[in-house]
Amino acid sequence: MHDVLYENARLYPMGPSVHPVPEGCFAIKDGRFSALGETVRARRRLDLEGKLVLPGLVDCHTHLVYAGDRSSEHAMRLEGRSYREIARAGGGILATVEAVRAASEDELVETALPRARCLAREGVTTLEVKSGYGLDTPNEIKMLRAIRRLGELLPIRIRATFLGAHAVPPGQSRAGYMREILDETLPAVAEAGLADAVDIYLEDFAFDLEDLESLAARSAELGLPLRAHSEQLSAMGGTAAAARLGALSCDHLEYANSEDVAAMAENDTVAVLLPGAFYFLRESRRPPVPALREAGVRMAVASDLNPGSSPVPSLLICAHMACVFFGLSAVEAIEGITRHGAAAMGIGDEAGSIAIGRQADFTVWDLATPEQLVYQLGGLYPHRVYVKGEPL
Ligand code: DI6
Ligand code: FE
Repeated sequence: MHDVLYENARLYPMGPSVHPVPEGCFAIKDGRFSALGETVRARRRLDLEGKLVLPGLVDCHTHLVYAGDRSSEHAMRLEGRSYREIARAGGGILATVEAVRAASEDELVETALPRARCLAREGVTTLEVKSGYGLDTPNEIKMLRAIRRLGELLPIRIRATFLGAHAVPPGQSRAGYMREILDETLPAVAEAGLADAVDIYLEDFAFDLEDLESLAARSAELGLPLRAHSEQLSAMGGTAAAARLGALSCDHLEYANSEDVAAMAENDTVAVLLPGAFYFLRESRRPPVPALREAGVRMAVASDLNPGSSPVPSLLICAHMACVFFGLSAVEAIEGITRHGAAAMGIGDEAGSIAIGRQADFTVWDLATPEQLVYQLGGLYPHRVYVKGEPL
C-alpha cells in the first residue's frame, strides 16, 4: 500500500527522458517515489488538477554564505572599472574575506538564511554552497560549519564545497598559501567531514594549472570530488585540465575553446553555466553552447549567488537568462536546474529527477507548459514544493 497517489498531473520526471509521463500520476511511500505512471492503491489520493510537476530544483553553484556588502564595487564598475582591476587592487573577493573573518559563525548563518530561503521558495530543494571567503583554516572551517548548520535549519538538501583556493590571502604568496591548503586546511576539513567537494578558482589573478594539479591529487587522496571555476574571464586551459583530472564540473566557461569542450565530453564533465555573473559583470563573451550541445556535454545552470559577481538570489531568473543570453532551449534550461545540476554536484543518482526509489522532492506549478518556466522574468513561484513527500 502506497502512502499517497497523486493524479492528474502533467508530470515531467526529467530523468532521463524529458517527455511528460502520459498517465500523469505517481505515488509516494515513506518519503520516496514508489510508483510512476501507474494507478496504484494508496491510503490517500490527491488530484493535481492538471498542474505541472517537476523534480525539486537544484542550484549547484552558490557562494551564499558571506558577510558585508559590495555595492560600492558595483558603483565603480558602473563608472567603468573592471572586475579584474578591482580584484587586483585588493577589492573583490578580499573585501568579502575581511567581512567574513570579522563575522561570527552565527552571523554567517543568520545572514545566509534569507538568501537560501529565497531559493527554496522558488522550488530549490537541493543547494550547493561554497566556502572561500575565509582563506585560512579557522575561517574556512567557520564558513563550512555555517553551511552545515543551514542544512540543519532548512528542510532542503544542502551540500558544502571547500573553495579555499578562491583567492590568495593578503600578505601571503600563492605557493605558500597553496601549501597551507594542501597540508593543513583541506585535511582538517576532510577529517571533520565538513565538505562534500573541493573547488578552485582558475584565473590569472587567482590560481593556475599547477595549483589545480596538486589540489586534485590531495582531494583524490582524501576522497573528495573536484570542481573548478574555469575560463570565466580569460582562457588558460583550466577547463581541459580539470576535465582530464576527473572534475565533476567546470563552471563559467565563457572563454572555453574546442579543446576544453572535447576534454569535457571525453571525461563526462558537466558544464555549469552562470549567466548571473555574465549579466552582472556586463560580459560580452558567451560560453560555447552550440559546441557543448554538439559534443553532448551536459549543461547545468546555477545562480552563482555571491556578493561580487552575481548578487542574484533567483535560480529561475538565471534559467531565463541562460535561454536569452546563452541560447539554451526551455527544456535545456530546465534540465540545467534539475538533473544536470545534480550531476554537477555528483549526486545525479539522488536528486534532480523523479524516479522510483528516490527521495520524493518535487515542485508543482500552475503553468500550462514547461516553456512558461523560463518565459516570465522574475516573480514566478511554484504552487507547492515537496521534500521527502511533505509539503514545505
Ligand atoms: N564565482 C566566484 O567565485 C567569483 N566569481 C564567480 O563567478 C567571485 C566571487 C566574488 O567576487 O565574491
Ligand atoms: Fe562561483
